[in-house]
Amino acid sequence: MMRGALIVLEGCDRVGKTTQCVKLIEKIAAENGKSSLLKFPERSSLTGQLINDYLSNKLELSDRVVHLLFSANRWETEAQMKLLLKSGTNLIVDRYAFSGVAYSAAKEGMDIEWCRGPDIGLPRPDLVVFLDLDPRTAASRVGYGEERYEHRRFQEVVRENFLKLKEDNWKV
Ligand code: 2DT
Ligand code: MG
Repeated sequence: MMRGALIVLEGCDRVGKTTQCVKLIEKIAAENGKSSLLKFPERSSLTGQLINDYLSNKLELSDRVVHLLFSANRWETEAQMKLLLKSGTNLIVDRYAFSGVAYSAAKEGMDIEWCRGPDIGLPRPDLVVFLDLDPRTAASRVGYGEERYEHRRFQEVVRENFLKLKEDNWKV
């Protein structure tokens, strides 16, 4: 049995990651491939509920605590991800540890190397597709500004951080 591919879509808010993930799933299905869609943060778990309250400004948490929660939220899914990949299912993942680092490190006093630590050891993607869009265009899209982090200046720093994380398995 061939191992499934781990494909991650990354990018700032409102660039179209979710739309492209769904298209990719449909494309794989049309070619009779098996695939599963994962999205981080996974808001339904216990950590996910805290993260959701934080993102919707119902809860205040320190920058380090929320960073570790986002990472824990991924580790909760690690065993399931490994099983799916092993069974030959392609995983399409809407945000992953790169978002974790790019967003947290955009905050005052948060070191990018410190931010990378908690996610070390998670399954490595075969491909990271970084959707790049002018932050001004993203800011004009429907719903922008509803959640924490959806501010233009912040998103510009996040974008710069993403580009610092680029490796040879990335396509921009
Ligand atoms: P969505 O809009 O995609 O639901 O993301 N975020 C995400 C982090 O700060 N750290 C992380 O590890 C992840 C996965 C990006 C909600 C927001 O959460 C941010 C936007
Ligand atoms: Mg969002």
